[in-house]
Order: sequence, then structure tokens, then C-alpha cells
Amino acid sequence: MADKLGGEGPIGELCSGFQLLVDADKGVITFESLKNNSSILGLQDLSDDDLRSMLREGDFHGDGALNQMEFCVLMFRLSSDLKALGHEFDLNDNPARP
Ligand SMILES: [Ca+2]
Repeated sequence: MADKLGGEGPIGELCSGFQLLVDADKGVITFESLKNNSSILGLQDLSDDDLRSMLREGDFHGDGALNQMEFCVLMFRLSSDLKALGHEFDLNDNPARP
């Protein structure tokens, strides 16, 4: 699945976290699934409020959950924020347009 969405680049890696956090029954990331699986991504130190604001920030449609596209966009934005803080992420290795 992640292969189809993002290939091998950093975007694909960012999106692949979705599979770790998704609520298998609902097919989206909910507050509960995020909280239950947060330790997988090293997010266990985040408070409930932090997790909620993460969901809010990525939730375009206002349903309180993140689908895969919303999660990818959120992760991309968070990684861009990290980049701004001085961490290097190579997000420009997609083939150039013809
Ligand atoms: Ca949503």
C-alpha cells in the first residue's frame, strides 16, 4: 500500500506510519487508535491534549479522525517543521518533471 502511495521516498516513509496507527475496524486513525499505538512511533510522551491537537491539525473534514491522505499531509507538514528547526530531510528526490 505504501509503495503505491509514495514509492521509496521520504513521503512514502511518512505515510507508512498510517498502517501502524490505523484503527483496523474503521480504516482511519482515531484518538483511541493513536493513543493505543503511540508508543510504536515513540510518541508515548505526548499528552492526551497533544494527541488531540495532532488529530485536529490534520483533520480536514472535521470528522475527528485521520484518513490516510490526511495523515500523509500532516506528517509531511510536521517533517517540514522539523526541517525548519534544522533537521535535514531530503524531500526533493522525486524525478523532475519533463
Ligand atoms: Ca478527517
